Amino acid sequence: MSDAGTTAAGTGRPGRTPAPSGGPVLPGLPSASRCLVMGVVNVTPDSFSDGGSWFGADAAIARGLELAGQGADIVDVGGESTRPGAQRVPADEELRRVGPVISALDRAGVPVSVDTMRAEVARAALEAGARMVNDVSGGLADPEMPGLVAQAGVPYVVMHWRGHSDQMQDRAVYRDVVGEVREELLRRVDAVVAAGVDPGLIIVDPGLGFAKLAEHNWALLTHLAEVSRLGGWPAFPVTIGASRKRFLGKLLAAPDGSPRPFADSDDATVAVTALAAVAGAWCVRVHEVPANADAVRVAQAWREAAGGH
Ligand code: PMM
Repeated sequence: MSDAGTTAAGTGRPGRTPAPSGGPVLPGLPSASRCLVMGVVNVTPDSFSDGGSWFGADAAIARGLELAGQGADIVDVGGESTRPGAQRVPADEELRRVGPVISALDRAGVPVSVDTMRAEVARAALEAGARMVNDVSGGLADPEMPGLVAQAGVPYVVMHWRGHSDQMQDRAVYRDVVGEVREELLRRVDAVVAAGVDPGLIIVDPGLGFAKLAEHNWALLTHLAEVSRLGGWPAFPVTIGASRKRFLGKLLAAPDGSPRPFADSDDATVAVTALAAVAGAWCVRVHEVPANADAVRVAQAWREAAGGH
């Protein structure tokens, strides 16, 4: 994949102009020549990696401020768990969870993205100050979402997705995971552009763990350049969310086969961050910021020394 800089410079598309550093400028978001770090605040009682820790507006706001203070470039606020098997929460409850957190973080000057599949929630979140929509369904879960994002003119994370949490692991069947994810992402990109989304505001995400087994995640991580290049479009910036996911717990399993607990896979997350950032990822979505913020800087020095950008 081209890095943040060459992606932007190569597109010449409205909405994404080259930054002096060479990184893409997406309106409302920080730009840097290095990979960005997105810190996660799940305002949920049941997210698979940190469920319950930040449930409640005060705890969530404090956590978001802490992540920003630790070097998160963006704080991603979500009110609905997407862990395998999770049931959906009603939209009004989702909004009740994220609204006050987004307003408070925005007032404090923190760039916020909203992690939602619902246009209704995204609309209210943008009114509350969110600057980007992170839609794990890539516009599939709510047909109103692409139009809403188009109208708002904000950056839009389009993730690869094959269905809601209660069914997604049954759909983790691929002959050629990289080829199929690229094909399905291209269909989503074409669809959201047809709905009016500026292609210069699209960020793609292979959706690690969403209808994917460990071997699928590793294949995608090692082919990020292909994931960024879809059809005839200029390379899109790529976000990845490997943090605390099951495939890391499985990799680090104890001799008796029991997976490493989520919170104990943060060091492995940092290793993935460094490798993905060297490979040109635009952003990594992580639960613990400090070591990942260091890792993206190491990766940038590595790229520069190797003659990249
Ligand atoms: N993963 C989760 C939630 N939101 N958003 C993007 N763009 N990419 C991801 O991989 C992603 C996401 C699930 O993880 P969590 O429940 O631990 O936050």
